[in-house]
Amino acid sequence: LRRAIQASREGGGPAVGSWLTLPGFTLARTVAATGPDWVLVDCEHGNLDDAAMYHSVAAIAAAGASPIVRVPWAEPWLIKRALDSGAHGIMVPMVETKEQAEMVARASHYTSTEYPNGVRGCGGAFAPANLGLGAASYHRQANDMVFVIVQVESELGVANAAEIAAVPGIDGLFIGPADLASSMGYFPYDFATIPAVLEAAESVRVAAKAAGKTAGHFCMNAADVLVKAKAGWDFMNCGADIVALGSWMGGEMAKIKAP
Ligand code: 3PY
Repeated sequence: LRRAIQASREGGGPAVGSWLTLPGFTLARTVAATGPDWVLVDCEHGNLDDAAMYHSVAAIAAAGASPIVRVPWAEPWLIKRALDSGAHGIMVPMVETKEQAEMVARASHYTSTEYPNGVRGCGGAFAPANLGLGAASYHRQANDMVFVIVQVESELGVANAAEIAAVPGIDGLFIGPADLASSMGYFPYDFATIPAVLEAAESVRVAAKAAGKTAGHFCMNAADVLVKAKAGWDFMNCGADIVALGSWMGGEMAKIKAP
């Protein structure tokens, strides 16, 4: 993902991801082979347990995309499991304060000169194996490699976005627009048409950029991704597996049942 964002900034297309809410090695392999730069394994709202996360991460990496795991909550042990599975990065929902962001950064990094406060536990064997590295070699590279994304998706998170973005070891801020709209008192699925929500998201993008970090946004389709890319966002997903299944299958079924 880090490389895709760099390439995008150098004039390549958007650093675009897919989003998996369902388990299965074959599904993950199939989705990752459609050409995304990164694929999110959604352990927050998806139907993926710990074993399924490991399988999906391995399948995505094998297909040449960056596996990113969204953990259910900002908890160090969940971040450890996600990174130990071989994920190239993590996404942590509902980060609202600098202190939470600092905890996420500590949990995502091994202790080192650059990250003296890192508390990521050593010894996981799957991450090195997935990347074709020896354990020591993985350990040396991991802090520079893992991409740490926190979601800003509440009014408090927006208010603290500049402080969150400034935390060392946080690489990206990602807008969850439905949760953000909801926290601002709106119906979550109206987010795309509410000026106050769009302004709040834009202020987070500006805060991330000002701190030299990246800014990402949840998107439902290609048109949405292209608009966001033009507006200066660094990385977006394009829909999700369950959305694609529901819309295509539902659409075809409707042609038969209600032509
Ligand atoms: C949101 O829209 O709130 C998200 O986090 C995307 O799943």
